[in-house]
Amino acid sequence: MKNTLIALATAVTLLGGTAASFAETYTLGDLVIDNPRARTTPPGAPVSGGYMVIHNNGAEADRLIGGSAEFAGKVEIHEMKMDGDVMKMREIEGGLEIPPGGEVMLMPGGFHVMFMQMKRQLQEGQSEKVTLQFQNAGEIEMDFDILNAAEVKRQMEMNMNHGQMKMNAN
Ligand SMILES: [Cu+2]
Repeated sequence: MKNTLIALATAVTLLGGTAASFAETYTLGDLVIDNPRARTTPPGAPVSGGYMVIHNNGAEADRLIGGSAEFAGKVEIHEMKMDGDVMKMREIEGGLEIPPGGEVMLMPGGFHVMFMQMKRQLQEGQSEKVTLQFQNAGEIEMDFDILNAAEVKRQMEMNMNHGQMKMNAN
């Protein structure tokens, strides 16, 4: 038992050691939002993406309908979709549905928060305040960790594996 605990503590330390970010969770009504993060931008880049996992523990669907951030002139909720042979992104009409008892993952290549008309660079290792707006649950301000693209991808994949482990355990 003792060995198991030590091994676990080591694993957690290793996971936490790679980035300033460590699993942050926010609660808003029936919604639980895990690990909000946004991508670093090169100087002068007009856009960035925001990612997270949103769980809905309620009995009714909610919708992520928009947001705001000091560093962006405009914040939209986007999806990636095939348009013929080309992958394109566009605003989700009516917002992104979070089904009751379900979860939605916002990740590179899928649903994302689109930061537009960027007023400045997002720098690795920093954190930025972003407000998101839900149709039923209302508004919440969160700290988004700023990570480079590879790190965002790595962490999202880790989240997915974690989700799978939880499912198998049930
Ligand atoms: Cu987009």
